[in-house]
Amino acid sequence: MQQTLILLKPDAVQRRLVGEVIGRFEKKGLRLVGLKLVKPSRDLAEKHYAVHKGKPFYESLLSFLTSGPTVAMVWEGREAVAACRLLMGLTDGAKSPPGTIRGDFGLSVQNNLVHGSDSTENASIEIGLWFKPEELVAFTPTDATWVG
Ligand code: DAT
Ligand code: MG
Repeated sequence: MQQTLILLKPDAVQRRLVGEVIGRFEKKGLRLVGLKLVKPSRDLAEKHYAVHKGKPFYESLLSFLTSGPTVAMVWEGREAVAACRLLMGLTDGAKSPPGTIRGDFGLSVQNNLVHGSDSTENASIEIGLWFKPEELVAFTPTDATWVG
């Protein structure tokens, strides 16, 4: 079963959208296997966004992610990586369709509320950055045979 790392970035926490956004992942049928509130260090933010090092928005992105509490989560389910990216929408909130998290709640490119891993390989790396193995709780939901 696939797992993916989802972050509710500082804008989602500051704007009190945590419950709303978590509800969307829950209602989709994904299951929560890890959850914590973190104020990311510069070191963690650099590792998380290493692929963007050198880009013009890199420094601003790091200050944004380290600016306040972030909710870090691991969600699991069939095709979890792609399913979560579809729930999130496009990177740019202004161009993201209504019905998606970014499309419904933002206009910004940088302050786009949510991060989701973009491949199973990156999901595994990112989960390792944000969580210790013992912080993930495996369980079989009672409705597993219905949800898929
Ligand atoms: P995504 O978060 O949709 O995977 P990404 O990995 O390309 O997007 O970029 C990581 C984050 O960096 C993104 O969520 C917001 C920010 N970002 C991307 N492109 C940007 C740009 N042109 N200007 C400002 N911030 C940008
Ligand atoms: Mg990305």
